[in-house]
Amino acid sequence: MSDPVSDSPRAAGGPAAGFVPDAVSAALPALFISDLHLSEDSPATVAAFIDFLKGPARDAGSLFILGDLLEYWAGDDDLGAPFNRRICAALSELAERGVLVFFMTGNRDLLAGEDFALAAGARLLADPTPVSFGSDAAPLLLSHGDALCTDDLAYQAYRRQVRDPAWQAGFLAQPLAARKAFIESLRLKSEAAKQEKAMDIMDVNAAAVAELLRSHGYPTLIHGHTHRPARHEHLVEGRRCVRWVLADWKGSATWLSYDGIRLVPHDGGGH
Ligand SMILES: [Mn+2]
Repeated sequence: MSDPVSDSPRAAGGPAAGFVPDAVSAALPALFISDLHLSEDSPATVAAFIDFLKGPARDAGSLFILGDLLEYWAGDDDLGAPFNRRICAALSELAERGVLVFFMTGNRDLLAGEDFALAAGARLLADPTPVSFGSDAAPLLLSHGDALCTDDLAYQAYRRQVRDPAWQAGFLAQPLAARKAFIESLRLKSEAAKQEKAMDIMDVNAAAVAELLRSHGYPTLIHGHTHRPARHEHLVEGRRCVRWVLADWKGSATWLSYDGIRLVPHDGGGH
Protein backbone atom coordinates (compact mmCIF):
# COMPACT_ATOMS: atom_id res chain seq x y z
CA MET A 1 0.00 0.00 0.00
CA SER A 2 1.31 3.43 -0.87
CA ASP A 3 1.78 5.89 1.94
CA PRO A 4 0.72 9.37 0.81
CA VAL A 5 2.86 10.99 3.48
CA SER A 6 6.12 9.51 2.21
CA ASP A 7 5.39 10.98 -1.25
CA SER A 8 5.16 14.53 0.04
CA PRO A 9 8.15 16.82 -0.54
CA ARG A 10 8.45 17.41 3.18
CA ALA A 11 8.83 13.72 4.00
CA ALA A 12 11.33 13.25 1.17
CA GLY A 13 13.64 15.86 2.65
CA GLY A 14 12.90 14.92 6.25
CA PRO A 15 11.41 17.36 8.70
CA ALA A 16 13.02 20.79 8.86
CA ALA A 17 14.74 21.74 12.08
CA GLY A 18 12.10 22.78 14.54
CA PHE A 19 9.30 21.58 12.30
CA VAL A 20 6.12 20.61 14.13
CA PRO A 21 2.96 19.63 12.24
CA ASP A 22 0.13 22.14 12.73
CA ALA A 23 2.40 24.55 14.57
CA VAL A 24 1.80 28.29 14.40
CA SER A 25 4.71 30.19 12.83
CA ALA A 26 6.04 33.18 14.70
CA ALA A 27 8.94 35.61 14.59
CA LEU A 28 11.86 36.03 16.96
CA PRO A 29 12.55 37.43 19.43
CA ALA A 30 9.34 36.32 21.13
CA LEU A 31 7.95 37.56 24.44
CA PHE A 32 5.53 35.61 26.63
CA ILE A 33 3.18 37.08 29.23
CA SER A 34 0.12 35.87 31.15
CA ASP A 35 -2.00 36.50 34.21
CA LEU A 36 -2.02 40.30 34.13
CA HIS A 37 -5.64 40.27 35.36
CA LEU A 38 -6.11 43.79 34.03
CA SER A 39 -9.09 45.73 35.35
CA GLU A 40 -9.99 49.26 36.32
CA ASP A 41 -9.22 48.20 39.90
CA SER A 42 -5.53 47.64 39.07
CA PRO A 43 -4.29 50.95 37.58
CA ALA A 44 -0.61 50.24 38.36
CA THR A 45 -0.69 46.97 36.41
CA VAL A 46 -2.54 48.64 33.54
CA ALA A 47 0.13 51.37 33.44
CA ALA A 48 2.89 48.74 33.53
CA PHE A 49 1.21 46.95 30.62
CA ILE A 50 0.92 50.12 28.52
CA ASP A 51 4.60 50.90 29.26
CA PHE A 52 5.55 47.33 28.33
CA LEU A 53 3.73 47.63 24.99
CA LYS A 54 5.48 50.93 24.27
CA GLY A 55 8.82 49.62 25.50
CA PRO A 56 10.21 46.06 25.39
CA ALA A 57 7.36 44.67 23.26
CA ARG A 58 8.22 47.02 20.36
CA ASP A 59 11.58 45.30 19.90
CA ALA A 60 9.95 41.85 19.71
CA GLY A 61 9.01 39.89 16.62
CA SER A 62 6.10 38.26 18.42
CA LEU A 63 4.14 38.81 21.62
CA PHE A 64 2.30 35.84 23.11
CA ILE A 65 -0.41 36.49 25.69
CA LEU A 66 -1.13 33.15 27.36
CA GLY A 67 -4.40 33.88 29.10
CA ASP A 68 -5.90 35.98 31.87
CA LEU A 69 -4.82 39.23 30.29
CA LEU A 70 -8.07 40.58 31.67
CA GLU A 71 -9.61 40.01 35.08
CA TYR A 72 -12.83 39.16 33.30
CA TRP A 73 -14.41 39.36 29.86
CA ALA A 74 -18.20 39.34 29.68
CA GLY A 75 -18.33 38.94 25.91
CA ASP A 76 -17.14 40.69 22.77
CA ASP A 77 -20.22 42.95 22.87
CA ASP A 78 -18.44 44.69 25.79
CA LEU A 79 -15.78 46.07 23.43
CA GLY A 80 -17.40 49.49 23.64
CA ALA A 81 -16.51 49.92 27.33
CA PRO A 82 -13.79 52.62 27.56
CA PHE A 83 -11.44 50.39 29.55
CA ASN A 84 -11.71 47.53 27.06
CA ARG A 85 -11.29 49.96 24.16
CA ARG A 86 -8.12 51.31 25.74
CA ILE A 87 -6.54 47.87 26.20
CA CYS A 88 -7.44 46.72 22.69
CA ALA A 89 -6.20 49.98 21.13
CA ALA A 90 -2.84 49.65 22.92
CA LEU A 91 -2.41 46.09 21.63
CA SER A 92 -3.58 47.03 18.16
CA GLU A 93 -1.02 49.84 18.02
CA LEU A 94 1.74 47.30 18.72
CA ALA A 95 0.41 44.99 16.00
CA GLU A 96 0.34 47.89 13.54
CA ARG A 97 4.05 48.40 14.20
CA GLY A 98 4.62 44.91 12.82
CA VAL A 99 4.84 42.85 16.01
CA LEU A 100 2.83 39.61 15.69
CA VAL A 101 0.38 39.52 18.59
CA PHE A 102 -1.00 36.13 19.65
CA PHE A 103 -3.72 35.66 22.24
CA MET A 104 -4.77 32.50 24.07
CA THR A 105 -7.71 32.75 26.45
CA GLY A 106 -7.35 31.90 30.12
CA ASN A 107 -10.12 31.04 32.52
CA ARG A 108 -10.84 34.72 33.27
CA ASP A 109 -11.10 35.90 29.67
CA LEU A 110 -12.21 32.69 27.96
CA LEU A 111 -15.12 34.48 26.30
CA ALA A 112 -12.75 36.75 24.34
CA GLY A 113 -13.40 35.84 20.72
CA GLU A 114 -12.85 36.92 17.13
CA ASP A 115 -14.18 40.47 17.63
CA PHE A 116 -11.83 40.97 20.57
CA ALA A 117 -8.95 39.61 18.50
CA LEU A 118 -9.82 41.93 15.61
CA ALA A 119 -9.94 44.97 17.92
CA ALA A 120 -6.60 43.98 19.51
CA GLY A 121 -4.87 43.14 16.22
CA ALA A 122 -4.27 39.69 17.67
CA ARG A 123 -4.48 36.16 16.38
CA LEU A 124 -6.37 33.72 18.62
CA LEU A 125 -4.54 30.56 19.67
CA ALA A 126 -6.06 27.26 20.77
CA ASP A 127 -4.94 25.79 24.09
CA PRO A 128 -2.46 24.12 23.75
CA THR A 129 -0.65 25.39 20.65
CA PRO A 130 2.80 24.40 19.35
CA VAL A 131 4.79 27.28 17.85
CA SER A 132 7.63 27.11 15.32
CA PHE A 133 10.15 29.89 14.86
CA GLY A 134 11.82 28.59 11.73
CA SER A 135 15.53 28.10 11.19
CA ASP A 136 17.24 26.19 13.98
CA ALA A 137 15.10 27.48 16.84
CA ALA A 138 13.45 24.77 18.92
CA PRO A 139 9.65 24.89 18.80
CA LEU A 140 7.72 25.63 21.97
CA LEU A 141 4.42 24.37 23.33
CA LEU A 142 2.13 27.02 24.82
CA SER A 143 -0.81 26.64 27.19
CA HIS A 144 -2.69 28.72 29.73
CA GLY A 145 -2.13 25.92 32.25
CA ASP A 146 -5.47 25.48 34.00
CA ALA A 147 -6.20 22.24 32.10
CA LEU A 148 -3.14 20.75 33.86
CA CYS A 149 -4.54 21.37 37.36
CA THR A 150 -6.39 18.05 37.35
CA ASP A 151 -6.21 17.51 41.13
CA ASP A 152 -8.79 20.29 41.54
CA LEU A 153 -11.83 18.24 40.56
CA ALA A 154 -14.35 21.01 41.32
CA TYR A 155 -12.41 23.42 39.10
CA GLN A 156 -12.19 20.91 36.24
CA ALA A 157 -15.97 20.34 36.40
CA TYR A 158 -16.46 24.13 36.22
CA ARG A 159 -13.95 24.35 33.36
CA ARG A 160 -15.79 21.70 31.32
CA GLN A 161 -19.05 23.59 31.81
CA VAL A 162 -17.83 27.04 30.80
CA ARG A 163 -15.89 25.68 27.80
CA ASP A 164 -19.00 23.91 26.47
CA PRO A 165 -20.17 25.79 23.33
CA ALA A 166 -23.85 25.30 24.27
CA TRP A 167 -23.26 26.76 27.74
CA GLN A 168 -21.36 29.70 26.22
CA ALA A 169 -24.12 30.38 23.69
CA GLY A 170 -26.73 30.38 26.46
CA PHE A 171 -24.59 32.64 28.63
CA LEU A 172 -23.88 35.11 25.82
CA ALA A 173 -27.62 35.27 25.04
CA GLN A 174 -28.16 36.94 28.42
CA PRO A 175 -28.02 40.75 28.66
CA LEU A 176 -24.51 42.16 29.18
CA ALA A 177 -25.40 43.60 32.61
CA ALA A 178 -26.68 40.23 33.81
CA ARG A 179 -23.49 38.53 32.59
CA LYS A 180 -21.32 41.07 34.43
CA ALA A 181 -23.29 40.56 37.65
CA PHE A 182 -22.95 36.79 37.31
CA ILE A 183 -19.19 37.02 36.71
CA GLU A 184 -18.77 39.26 39.76
CA SER A 185 -20.62 36.75 41.97
CA LEU A 186 -18.46 33.96 40.53
CA ARG A 187 -15.26 35.89 41.27
CA LEU A 188 -16.22 36.33 44.92
CA LYS A 189 -17.10 32.63 45.22
CA SER A 190 -13.84 31.61 43.54
CA GLU A 191 -11.77 33.79 45.90
CA ALA A 192 -13.51 32.18 48.89
CA ALA A 193 -12.99 28.66 47.49
CA LYS A 194 -9.28 29.33 46.91
CA GLN A 195 -8.81 30.17 50.60
CA GLU A 196 -10.16 26.76 51.58
CA LYS A 197 -8.25 24.64 49.06
CA ALA A 198 -4.93 23.01 49.84
CA MET A 199 -2.12 24.79 47.98
CA ASP A 200 -0.94 21.70 46.08
CA ILE A 201 -4.41 20.98 44.66
CA MET A 202 -4.23 24.26 42.74
CA ASP A 203 -0.87 23.46 41.12
CA VAL A 204 -0.40 21.39 37.96
CA ASN A 205 -0.59 17.61 38.17
CA ALA A 206 2.69 15.87 37.21
CA ALA A 207 0.94 13.11 35.23
CA ALA A 208 -1.10 15.68 33.28
CA VAL A 209 2.11 17.56 32.44
CA ALA A 210 3.85 14.34 31.36
CA GLU A 211 0.90 13.36 29.14
CA LEU A 212 0.85 16.78 27.45
CA LEU A 213 4.62 16.68 26.84
CA ARG A 214 4.43 13.10 25.55
CA SER A 215 1.58 13.86 23.15
CA HIS A 216 3.51 16.78 21.64
CA GLY A 217 6.89 15.11 21.20
CA TYR A 218 8.62 16.22 24.42
CA PRO A 219 8.90 19.96 23.75
CA THR A 220 9.66 22.88 26.05
CA LEU A 221 6.37 24.02 27.58
CA ILE A 222 5.40 27.54 28.66
CA HIS A 223 2.27 28.17 30.69
CA GLY A 224 0.82 30.52 33.29
CA HIS A 225 -2.28 30.33 35.50
CA THR A 226 -0.74 28.99 38.72
CA HIS A 227 1.09 32.24 39.59
CA ARG A 228 4.10 30.13 40.60
CA PRO A 229 6.87 31.38 38.29
CA ALA A 230 9.63 28.80 37.90
CA ARG A 231 11.69 26.70 35.52
CA HIS A 232 11.02 22.99 36.00
CA GLU A 233 12.68 19.98 34.43
CA HIS A 234 10.65 16.85 33.77
CA LEU A 235 11.96 13.46 32.78
CA VAL A 236 9.26 11.91 30.59
CA GLU A 237 10.13 8.42 29.36
CA GLY A 238 13.79 9.27 29.56
CA ARG A 239 13.36 12.55 27.66
CA ARG A 240 14.30 15.72 29.51
CA CYS A 241 11.65 18.43 29.03
CA VAL A 242 11.66 21.95 30.41
CA ARG A 243 8.51 23.66 31.71
CA TRP A 244 8.48 27.40 32.30
CA VAL A 245 5.75 28.90 34.46
CA LEU A 246 5.06 32.58 33.81
CA ALA A 247 4.69 35.04 36.68
CA ASP A 248 1.51 37.01 37.29
CA TRP A 249 1.70 40.81 37.15
CA LYS A 250 1.27 42.63 40.43
CA GLY A 251 1.72 46.26 39.47
CA SER A 252 4.87 45.60 37.44
CA ALA A 253 5.80 43.98 34.15
CA THR A 254 7.19 40.46 34.03
CA TRP A 255 7.80 38.36 30.95
CA LEU A 256 9.81 35.57 29.38
CA SER A 257 11.85 36.19 26.23
CA TYR A 258 13.01 33.71 23.61
CA ASP A 259 15.75 34.44 21.07
CA GLY A 260 15.59 30.97 19.50
CA ILE A 261 18.25 29.60 21.82
CA ARG A 262 17.46 30.63 25.35
CA LEU A 263 14.39 31.47 27.40
CA VAL A 264 15.09 34.27 29.87
CA PRO A 265 12.79 35.69 32.58
CA HIS A 266 12.57 39.50 32.87
CA ASP A 267 11.19 41.95 35.39
CA GLY A 268 10.62 45.37 33.96
CA GLY A 269 9.91 47.23 37.19
CA GLY A 270 6.66 49.02 37.75
CA HIS A 271 4.91 52.05 39.10
MN1 LIG B 1 -5.87 31.44 34.96
